[in-house]
Amino acid sequence: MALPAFEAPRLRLPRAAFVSDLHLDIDRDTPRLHAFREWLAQRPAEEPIFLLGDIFEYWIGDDWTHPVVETLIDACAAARARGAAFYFLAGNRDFLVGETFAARAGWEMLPDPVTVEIAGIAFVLTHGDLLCTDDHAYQTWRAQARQPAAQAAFLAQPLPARIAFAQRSREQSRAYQGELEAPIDVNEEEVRRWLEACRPAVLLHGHTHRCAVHHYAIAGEPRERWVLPEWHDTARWLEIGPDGATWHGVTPARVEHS
Ligand SMILES: [Mn+2]
Repeated sequence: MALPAFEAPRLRLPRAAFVSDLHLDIDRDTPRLHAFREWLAQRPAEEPIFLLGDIFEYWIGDDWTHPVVETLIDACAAARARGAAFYFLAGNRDFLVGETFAARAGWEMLPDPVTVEIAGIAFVLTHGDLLCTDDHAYQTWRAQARQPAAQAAFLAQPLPARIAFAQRSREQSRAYQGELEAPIDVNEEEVRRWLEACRPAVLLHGHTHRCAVHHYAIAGEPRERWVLPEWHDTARWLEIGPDGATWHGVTPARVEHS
Protein backbone atom coordinates (compact mmCIF):
# COMPACT_ATOMS: atom_id res chain seq x y z
CA MET A 1 0.00 0.00 0.00
CA ALA A 2 1.10 3.56 -0.62
CA LEU A 3 2.60 5.30 2.36
CA PRO A 4 0.68 8.22 3.80
CA ALA A 5 2.18 11.70 3.53
CA PHE A 6 3.60 12.74 6.88
CA GLU A 7 3.34 16.49 7.35
CA ALA A 8 4.65 18.99 9.87
CA PRO A 9 2.83 18.94 13.22
CA ARG A 10 -0.71 20.22 12.85
CA LEU A 11 -0.98 20.96 16.58
CA ARG A 12 1.57 21.82 19.24
CA LEU A 13 0.28 21.32 22.77
CA PRO A 14 1.94 21.26 26.20
CA ARG A 15 -0.05 18.21 27.35
CA ALA A 16 -2.82 15.84 26.27
CA ALA A 17 -4.78 12.70 27.19
CA PHE A 18 -5.24 9.87 24.69
CA VAL A 19 -7.93 7.19 24.58
CA SER A 20 -9.15 4.76 21.93
CA ASP A 21 -11.23 1.63 21.51
CA LEU A 22 -13.96 2.33 24.03
CA HIS A 23 -16.38 0.56 21.67
CA LEU A 24 -19.36 2.34 23.26
CA ASP A 25 -22.79 1.07 22.28
CA ILE A 26 -24.66 4.15 21.18
CA ASP A 27 -28.06 2.75 22.09
CA ARG A 28 -27.29 1.15 25.46
CA ASP A 29 -26.48 2.77 28.80
CA THR A 30 -23.56 0.57 29.86
CA PRO A 31 -21.05 0.62 32.75
CA ARG A 32 -18.42 1.55 30.19
CA LEU A 33 -20.39 4.62 29.15
CA HIS A 34 -20.64 5.59 32.84
CA ALA A 35 -16.88 5.12 33.19
CA PHE A 36 -16.31 7.40 30.21
CA ARG A 37 -18.60 10.10 31.56
CA GLU A 38 -16.92 9.87 34.98
CA TRP A 39 -13.54 10.10 33.30
CA LEU A 40 -14.59 13.17 31.33
CA ALA A 41 -15.86 14.80 34.53
CA GLN A 42 -12.48 14.21 36.17
CA ARG A 43 -10.26 15.61 33.41
CA PRO A 44 -7.95 18.35 34.58
CA ALA A 45 -8.96 21.76 33.30
CA GLU A 46 -7.49 22.65 29.94
CA GLU A 47 -6.22 19.17 29.09
CA PRO A 48 -6.83 18.42 25.41
CA ILE A 49 -8.39 15.00 24.83
CA PHE A 50 -7.53 12.89 21.77
CA LEU A 51 -10.04 10.22 20.78
CA LEU A 52 -8.13 7.86 18.49
CA GLY A 53 -10.99 5.89 17.01
CA ASP A 54 -13.45 3.12 17.79
CA ILE A 55 -14.95 5.32 20.47
CA PHE A 56 -18.24 3.85 19.25
CA GLU A 57 -18.91 0.20 18.48
CA TYR A 58 -20.59 1.40 15.32
CA TRP A 59 -22.02 4.57 13.85
CA ILE A 60 -24.64 4.64 11.14
CA GLY A 61 -25.08 8.36 10.54
CA ASP A 62 -25.32 11.61 12.43
CA ASP A 63 -29.08 11.68 11.87
CA TRP A 64 -29.57 8.76 14.29
CA THR A 65 -30.09 10.25 17.71
CA HIS A 66 -30.50 8.32 20.94
CA PRO A 67 -30.65 9.37 24.63
CA VAL A 68 -27.26 7.71 25.19
CA VAL A 69 -25.70 9.89 22.50
CA GLU A 70 -27.28 12.99 24.05
CA THR A 71 -25.80 12.23 27.49
CA LEU A 72 -22.40 11.85 25.86
CA ILE A 73 -22.75 15.20 24.08
CA ASP A 74 -23.69 16.79 27.43
CA ALA A 75 -20.64 15.24 29.13
CA CYS A 76 -18.37 16.60 26.38
CA ALA A 77 -19.97 20.04 26.67
CA ALA A 78 -19.34 20.06 30.43
CA ALA A 79 -15.69 19.13 29.89
CA ARG A 80 -15.31 21.84 27.27
CA ALA A 81 -16.84 24.36 29.66
CA ARG A 82 -13.95 23.52 32.00
CA GLY A 83 -11.42 24.15 29.25
CA ALA A 84 -11.02 20.76 27.53
CA ALA A 85 -10.72 20.45 23.76
CA PHE A 86 -11.55 17.27 21.85
CA TYR A 87 -9.78 15.88 18.80
CA PHE A 88 -11.26 12.87 17.04
CA LEU A 89 -9.61 10.54 14.55
CA ALA A 90 -11.97 7.87 13.22
CA GLY A 91 -11.60 4.14 13.72
CA ASN A 92 -12.78 1.25 11.58
CA ARG A 93 -16.10 1.14 13.46
CA ASP A 94 -16.95 4.79 13.82
CA PHE A 95 -15.62 6.23 10.56
CA LEU A 96 -19.11 7.43 9.64
CA VAL A 97 -19.07 9.99 12.44
CA GLY A 98 -19.64 13.20 10.50
CA GLU A 99 -19.31 16.95 10.85
CA THR A 100 -22.84 17.30 12.22
CA PHE A 101 -22.23 15.08 15.24
CA ALA A 102 -18.68 16.39 15.67
CA ALA A 103 -19.97 19.96 15.83
CA ARG A 104 -22.60 18.98 18.41
CA ALA A 105 -20.05 17.15 20.56
CA GLY A 106 -17.39 19.82 20.08
CA TRP A 107 -14.97 17.35 18.51
CA GLU A 108 -12.45 18.59 15.98
CA MET A 109 -11.99 16.00 13.25
CA LEU A 110 -8.45 14.95 12.38
CA PRO A 111 -7.26 12.95 9.35
CA ASP A 112 -5.61 9.54 9.80
CA PRO A 113 -2.65 9.73 10.12
CA VAL A 114 -1.87 13.13 11.58
CA THR A 115 1.29 14.53 13.13
CA VAL A 116 1.13 16.48 16.40
CA GLU A 117 3.67 17.66 18.91
CA ILE A 118 2.91 17.12 22.60
CA ALA A 119 5.26 18.41 25.29
CA GLY A 120 7.96 18.78 22.64
CA ILE A 121 7.67 15.21 21.31
CA ALA A 122 6.45 14.55 17.76
CA PHE A 123 3.79 11.88 17.44
CA VAL A 124 2.16 10.38 14.38
CA LEU A 125 -1.37 9.49 15.46
CA THR A 126 -3.30 6.79 13.64
CA HIS A 127 -6.15 4.49 14.60
CA GLY A 128 -3.99 1.51 13.71
CA ASP A 129 -6.07 -0.44 11.19
CA LEU A 130 -3.96 0.91 8.30
CA LEU A 131 -0.98 -0.93 9.79
CA CYS A 132 -2.76 -4.30 9.73
CA THR A 133 -1.87 -5.04 6.12
CA ASP A 134 -1.96 -8.83 6.57
CA ASP A 135 -5.76 -8.56 6.60
CA HIS A 136 -6.18 -8.22 2.85
CA ALA A 137 -9.97 -8.62 2.89
CA TYR A 138 -10.31 -5.84 5.42
CA GLN A 139 -7.99 -3.46 3.56
CA THR A 140 -9.93 -4.00 0.33
CA TRP A 141 -13.19 -3.31 2.14
CA ARG A 142 -11.68 -0.28 3.87
CA ALA A 143 -10.57 1.31 0.61
CA GLN A 144 -14.11 0.95 -0.75
CA ALA A 145 -15.94 1.99 2.41
CA ARG A 146 -13.92 5.20 2.77
CA GLN A 147 -14.95 6.44 -0.69
CA PRO A 148 -17.23 9.49 -0.32
CA ALA A 149 -19.66 8.06 -2.90
CA ALA A 150 -19.96 4.77 -1.00
CA GLN A 151 -20.56 6.62 2.26
CA ALA A 152 -23.17 8.88 0.68
CA ALA A 153 -24.97 5.84 -0.76
CA PHE A 154 -25.01 4.14 2.65
CA LEU A 155 -26.19 7.26 4.49
CA ALA A 156 -28.97 7.72 1.91
CA GLN A 157 -30.56 4.43 3.02
CA PRO A 158 -33.47 4.63 5.49
CA LEU A 159 -32.46 4.35 9.15
CA PRO A 160 -34.01 0.89 9.75
CA ALA A 161 -31.96 -0.50 6.85
CA ARG A 162 -28.76 1.02 8.25
CA ILE A 163 -29.50 -0.32 11.75
CA ALA A 164 -30.07 -3.80 10.32
CA PHE A 165 -26.83 -3.54 8.34
CA ALA A 166 -24.88 -2.54 11.45
CA GLN A 167 -26.26 -5.51 13.38
CA ARG A 168 -25.38 -7.91 10.57
CA SER A 169 -21.89 -6.42 10.31
CA ARG A 170 -21.28 -6.90 14.02
CA GLU A 171 -22.35 -10.53 13.86
CA GLN A 172 -20.13 -11.15 10.83
CA SER A 173 -17.21 -9.42 12.53
CA ARG A 174 -17.61 -11.60 15.62
CA ALA A 175 -17.80 -14.73 13.49
CA TYR A 176 -14.73 -13.65 11.50
CA GLN A 177 -12.70 -12.84 14.62
CA GLY A 178 -13.80 -16.19 16.09
CA GLU A 179 -12.26 -18.01 13.13
CA LEU A 180 -8.87 -16.42 13.70
CA GLU A 181 -6.33 -17.97 16.04
CA ALA A 182 -5.61 -14.49 17.39
CA PRO A 183 -6.87 -11.05 16.42
CA ILE A 184 -4.88 -9.64 13.53
CA ASP A 185 -1.98 -7.48 14.69
CA VAL A 186 -0.01 -4.85 12.81
CA ASN A 187 2.37 -5.91 10.05
CA GLU A 188 5.85 -5.12 11.36
CA GLU A 189 7.22 -4.43 7.88
CA GLU A 190 4.53 -1.81 7.41
CA VAL A 191 5.38 -0.33 10.83
CA ARG A 192 9.02 -0.01 9.79
CA ARG A 193 8.03 1.69 6.54
CA TRP A 194 5.97 4.21 8.50
CA LEU A 195 8.73 4.79 11.05
CA GLU A 196 11.28 5.38 8.30
CA ALA A 197 8.97 7.89 6.61
CA CYS A 198 7.82 9.80 9.70
CA ARG A 199 11.22 10.21 11.37
CA PRO A 200 11.68 11.11 14.19
CA ALA A 201 8.08 10.83 15.44
CA VAL A 202 6.72 8.25 17.85
CA LEU A 203 3.95 6.19 16.27
CA LEU A 204 0.90 6.19 18.56
CA HIS A 205 -2.19 4.10 17.82
CA GLY A 206 -4.91 1.86 19.19
CA HIS A 207 -7.08 -0.72 17.39
CA THR A 208 -5.16 -3.93 18.18
CA HIS A 209 -5.98 -3.92 21.91
CA ARG A 210 -2.37 -4.94 22.57
CA CYS A 211 -1.21 -2.16 24.87
CA ALA A 212 2.56 -1.87 24.63
CA VAL A 213 5.60 0.30 24.08
CA HIS A 214 7.59 -1.15 21.17
CA HIS A 215 11.25 -0.30 20.71
CA TYR A 216 12.89 -0.44 17.28
CA ALA A 217 16.22 0.40 15.75
CA ILE A 218 15.49 2.06 12.40
CA ALA A 219 18.53 3.13 10.35
CA GLY A 220 20.56 2.96 13.54
CA GLU A 221 18.20 5.21 15.50
CA PRO A 222 16.01 4.20 18.45
CA ARG A 223 12.34 4.62 17.55
CA GLU A 224 9.12 3.77 19.35
CA ARG A 225 5.55 2.66 18.72
CA TRP A 226 3.05 3.09 21.52
CA VAL A 227 -0.21 1.11 21.52
CA LEU A 228 -3.21 2.31 23.52
CA PRO A 229 -5.35 -0.14 25.51
CA GLU A 230 -9.02 -0.88 24.84
CA TRP A 231 -11.48 -0.04 27.59
CA HIS A 232 -13.49 -2.43 29.68
CA ASP A 233 -15.62 -0.96 32.45
CA THR A 234 -12.84 1.22 33.83
CA ALA A 235 -10.89 4.06 32.28
CA ARG A 236 -7.54 3.37 30.63
CA TRP A 237 -5.61 6.19 29.10
CA LEU A 238 -2.27 7.73 28.27
CA GLU A 239 -1.34 11.16 29.52
CA ILE A 240 1.57 13.13 28.09
CA GLY A 241 2.80 16.32 29.71
CA PRO A 242 5.87 18.15 30.90
CA ASP A 243 6.71 15.20 33.20
CA GLY A 244 6.64 12.70 30.33
CA ALA A 245 4.20 9.89 29.60
CA THR A 246 1.97 8.25 32.21
CA TRP A 247 -0.22 5.22 31.52
CA HIS A 248 -3.35 5.08 33.67
CA GLY A 249 -5.29 1.91 34.50
CA VAL A 250 -2.92 -0.26 32.49
CA THR A 251 0.74 -1.25 32.31
CA PRO A 252 1.97 -1.46 28.72
CA ALA A 253 4.09 -4.43 27.72
CA ARG A 254 7.64 -3.53 26.76
CA VAL A 255 8.61 -5.12 23.44
CA GLU A 256 12.09 -5.00 21.91
CA HIS A 257 12.55 -5.41 18.16
CA SER A 258 15.99 -6.02 16.80
MN1 LIG B 1 -10.32 -0.52 15.59
